[in-house]
Amino acid sequence: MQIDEKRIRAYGDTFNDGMIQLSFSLPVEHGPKGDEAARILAGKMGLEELEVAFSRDLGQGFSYYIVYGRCPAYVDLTQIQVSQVEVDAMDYYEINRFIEERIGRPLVVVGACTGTDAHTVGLDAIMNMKGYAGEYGLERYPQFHAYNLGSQVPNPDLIGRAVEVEADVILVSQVVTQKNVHLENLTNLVELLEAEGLRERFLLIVGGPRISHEMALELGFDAGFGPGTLPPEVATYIAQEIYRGQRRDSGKSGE
Ligand code: B12
Repeated sequence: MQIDEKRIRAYGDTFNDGMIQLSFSLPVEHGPKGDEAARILAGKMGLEELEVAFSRDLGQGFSYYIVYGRCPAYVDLTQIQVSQVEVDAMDYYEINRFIEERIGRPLVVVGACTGTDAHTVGLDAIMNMKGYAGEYGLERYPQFHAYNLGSQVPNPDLIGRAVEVEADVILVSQVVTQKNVHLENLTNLVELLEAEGLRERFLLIVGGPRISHEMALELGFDAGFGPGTLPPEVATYIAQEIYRGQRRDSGKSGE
């Protein structure tokens, strides 16, 4: 099958047919009038030949809809550029050896879910001894001293702890993005670090399902990791960045 990268369309029944499924809720009583409101709304979004495939009462004057229809839009894949942290991930043993031989001391990492965020699963996936998706978390690495501070940690407390344990790296997990609360909280962390003259002291990394590397850089972080991140990717990035920083500071070049 020939795929035209300049005109990528969604497909449902047959290739390139543009069929998509869309779900949303409305503050409307469930019934024929609600279905019609959903149909009109989806039409205004540009969907053609559409039908309300499913609808349901959510109670108290609210209702839920799934609409199926043809979306005429397409994207040009050749024009898309995505910024990602470039890491050629080493494995657990290679990372430990790299740190031991090239940096010569264990690296100290402090992580937390900050602000109001209580979603600890993502941070645990990266830090926890038991690991995630078959990969050990940072706590398991002999060459990392990892402190996981848990959920809803205020930014000043995170900074205080990082200073106290002389951390090399601060890891922040941010999952909830409602009303852009994550942006305010992440910006606040960077501002606090800058105000205290501490920003350059730490490698500052943020992760979460709605975090991109590009967004992280814009907010003043060193790196951002999104969905599906594995612990060795983060560990490799940390080891290589700190090694690079050491070489820069000691004025070495090459290799
Ligand atoms: C489990 C869960 C909860 C649990 C959390 C329990 C816990 N201890 O973590 C509970 C029930 C407490 C909860 C509460 C809420 N939740 Co919730 N929750 C989820 C759920 C179902 C799964 C999240 C998860 O664990 N994913 C698995 C992990 C492994 O994936 P991950 O977080 O993406 O992590 C990976 C990467 O992002 C990255 N990563 C993550 N962090 C970090 C950090 C670093 C440093 C690095 C390098 C990488 C990294 O690496 C990880 C591994 O690959 C999601 C829906 C979903 N299916 O995703 C909703 C979801 C995240 N929750 C949501 C909401 C709205 C809430 C509440 C506000 C609901 C409410 N009204 O009360 C509250 C907020 C509580 C709070 N104060 O934070 C929304 C967020 C929507 C948005 N736009 O932000 C979601 C998407 C559900 C939805 N569709 O609406 N939730």
